[in-house]
Formats: sequence, C-alpha cells, structure tokens
Amino acid sequence: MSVSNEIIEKIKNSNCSSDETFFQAVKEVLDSLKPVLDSDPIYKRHSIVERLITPDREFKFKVAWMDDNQNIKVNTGYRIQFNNALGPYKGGLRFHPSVNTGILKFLGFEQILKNSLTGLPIGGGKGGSDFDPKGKSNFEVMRFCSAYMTELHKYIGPRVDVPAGDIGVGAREIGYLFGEYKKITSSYEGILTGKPFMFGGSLLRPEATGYGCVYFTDEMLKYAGKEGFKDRVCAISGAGNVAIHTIEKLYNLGAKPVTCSDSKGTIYDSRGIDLPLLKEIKLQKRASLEEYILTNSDAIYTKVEDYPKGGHEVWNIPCDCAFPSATQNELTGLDAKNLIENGCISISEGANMPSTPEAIKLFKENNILFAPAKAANAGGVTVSEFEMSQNASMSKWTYEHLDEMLEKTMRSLCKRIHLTAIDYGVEGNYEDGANIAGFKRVADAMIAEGI
Ligand code: NDP
Ligand code: 2IT
Repeated sequence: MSVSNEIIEKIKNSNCSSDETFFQAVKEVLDSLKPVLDSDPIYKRHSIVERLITPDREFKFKVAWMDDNQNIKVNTGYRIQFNNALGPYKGGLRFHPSVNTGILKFLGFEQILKNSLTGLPIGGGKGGSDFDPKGKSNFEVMRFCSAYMTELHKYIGPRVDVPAGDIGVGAREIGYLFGEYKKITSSYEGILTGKPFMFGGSLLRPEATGYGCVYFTDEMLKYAGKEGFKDRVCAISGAGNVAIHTIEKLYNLGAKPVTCSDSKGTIYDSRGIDLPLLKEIKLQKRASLEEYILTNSDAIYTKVEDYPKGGHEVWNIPCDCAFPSATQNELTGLDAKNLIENGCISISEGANMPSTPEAIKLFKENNILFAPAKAANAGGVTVSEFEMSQNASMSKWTYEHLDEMLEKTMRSLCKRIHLTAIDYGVEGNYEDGANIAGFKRVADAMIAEGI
C-alpha cells in the first residue's frame, strides 16, 4: 500500500462519514507530495503528514437564537484550529446549511497550505455554522451572529485565531460578530478580518480574492506564452464576493466575462455580464439571478433543473479561461470534457476545491493550465493579513498601496510555484508546485518548533 493510501485509510478509520471532502483534499495533496516524502526522510521521521492532517483542536457548540416571530431556533457552530506553526490560526467562517465537520476540515486543511504559500505569518483554521442567512431579516442575522459569538469569543484573539468571511459571511455578518465580541469583552481589537472600513477593515478586502485570482492567472498565462486577457472570453461560476470581483478585474484587463451563476441558475450574456446590474441583484437586493433577464432580456437564464445531467451549465459555454468561483466539487469530469472540447486554455479556482478529481485528471491529461484554489484564491487571506498588520499598528493603508501589494504577492506566489514545479520535474503542473511549496514551508517550521 502506498504512503498516501495508508494515511487515507488511517484517517478514514478515525473520522466520521461526513469527511469525504476532507479525504479528497488530503489525497490530492499527498499525491503531489510523493517525490518530496520519498526523497527527504526527515518529514517521515517527524511524522509531519500525520501531524498536519490532525487539527490542533475542534470546537463544536450549540447556537440558540430567536427569529422575528419569537421562535427559538437551534443551529450548530464550529471552529477548527488546524495548525499554527506559521502564525495565529487564520481562515474564514462559512454560514451555509451544508456546513459540517468534514467540510470545515477540508477547508481548514487547505487553508494551512494556502496561508503558507502567501509567505505571511499565518496558520490555518476554519469555522462556521449550518445557519442559512438566506431569507433572514437583518435582525435575525444579527441575533444569530450575537449568539454564535457568545461561544466563539472564548477561542479567538488577535494573536490566537483570527476568523474572516466565506460563503454566507460578508461585511454585514462580520460587523455583527465584531460588535458582539466588543460587547462581551470590552476590547476593541482585530479579532476578525473583512470588517467594514469604518471600524478597522482594510480597503480592497472585498475585492481581494477575485482580483488576486485574475492577477495569478495573468502571470500563469505569461509563463505559458499565452500572455494577456485582451478580448479573452471568460466563464465564471458563482455570483458572490469572489465571482463579482473576478468579473470586475477581468473587465479592467480587457477580457469579456460572459457567465455567472447562483444556487438556482446560470446567466449567459454573450455581450458581457452587466456588472452594475449583477451587483445590484446580488449585493444590494440579495435576490435570485433570475432577475437579470428582467432588465437584460437578450441574456439567457438556465435553471438548475435544466443543467446537463451530472454537469453545470456554465461549463457548457465556450470560453478561453474558466473561473469556478462558487463552491466545492461544482466542476465535474463531464464539465471538464466540455470545457476542453470548447477550446478552454486555463482553469483558475476562485472557490475552494471546485474541481472534482476526475476534472483535474482531464485538465492534466490535456495540458490545460490549472491554477489550484490554494494558490489562485490566496488573495483574500493575503489582504486579511494586511488588515491584521494595519490593526496591530493602528494604521490605514491606501487602496493603491494595497492593490500594488496584492498584485505583487500573487505574481510572486505564481512564480514560486512555477519554479518549484520545475525543481521537481513537473514544469507547468501548478497543483504539484503549490502543494509542494506550501507543504515545505509549514513542515520545516513544524520540525524547527519540535513536537
Ligand atoms: P458568497 O456567499 O459571497 O457567494 C457564494 C456564491 O456561490 C453565491 O452566488 C451562491 O449562490 C453560490 N453557491 C454557494 N453554495 C452553492 C451551492 N452549494 N451550489 C450552487 N451555488 C452555490 O461566497 P464567496 O464568493 O465568498 O465564496 C465563494 C467560494 O470562494 C467558496 O468556495 C469560498 O470558500 C471561496 N473563497 C472565498 C474567499 C473570500 O474572500 N470570500 C477567499 C477564498 C476562497 P446563492 O447566491 O444562490 O447563494
Ligand atoms: O478560503 C479563504 O481563504 C477565505 N475564506 C478567506 C480567509 C481569510 O482569513 O481571509
């Protein structure tokens, strides 16, 4: 049995059945690490892989709150502190009905390597709840966030663990969470990132993940001799924070983004997505994308029920560059086949683990440029760390300075991954390059820190 399979079997026996996405994430990383683990016995000698895949601690708690009709509701809250070899635990909070320990473990594990890749002093963690903010009033969201923070505040701190947003958690939720923390502790400190600018948030944090993903892709295209976004047709899934700012930066660089999607359906607008309209529908009104065609009747709206069986409508649309930016496992083997047949040259994962293992295999076999999530979407946590720095020094950096720093970080991250892949004889394989470069930094720190 290979080292990778042996470890997967071991964790399968000691974990619960909801951990499939966690096993998937671990397997993907271990497959890439084979040449490192085989050539350098120090990692095995220090049991680094076993230590890396085991969270330092997991908190799971009851969150009871009251809805607008005075019914008492109960949800489950979580925070997983995975690894702090490189700095305080750092990673988002996800509020979505699908949230469970397995999903948060996959996200937390990926976050360790992503944060390591940024080169910044941040460890890995993740948290959230099965609470669904959709359809709730602002007061309901506020009461839920207060109840959630009543427990969470015990575990976090600016030098301990600094959560941020993820699916279902944006500036509104972070604001309520911050307010409750302040009320409980009387302490005004940077215990969350993604805060609104007026009380310690960083400019550019909302844009950071999407912008960063486009900067990374631009650099990756350059190394492949396919430079530039001008007039490139781009397909994007999702219609939240990451998708919207990916579309915005693509427009800035001259590309033509033609799709977006939400949990109910897909918009295809061959003239290019109407960004102000998209922002109005999803950020202001928090409504369904179906509203898009009420204004732009030339666009095509496809409901989820009408998607290709086993696939997603976005990946059926011909494009040069694809940006899956909604959720895990949203791009299947069938979708990959469609993208390849339609001439797509690059896939950049704005979401965390959006491509299934079958899809990734097809991208590799067909020499499609593939930017894995832990590299492509690292811009969000990068600007989160900039927010921590600003909070610690009570300073405020300008938008231009932050954008310059973000772009520089994403381009140098891409270069480091590119060079790591060359060093290990897999030039052009950004998945292996990212896994190896991310692993080595955190593993070497763990060895230096002792058991
Ligand atoms: P948002 O909540 O802002 O948006 C999520 C979008 O994805 C929405 O359009 C939502 O549709 C859609 N979506 C979510 N879950 C599903 C699902 N199960 N099926 C279909 N559609 C779904 O989240 P973000 O944009 O922040 O996050 C998107 C992805 O990016 C996630 O994988 C997240 O982990 C990752 N990410 C986010 C970062 C950040 O800074 N925010 C940083 C790095 C990665 P609907 O509107 O109908 O709910
Ligand atoms: O997946 C991610 O990197 C995030 N949701 C952002 C984490 C952060 O701490 O900004």
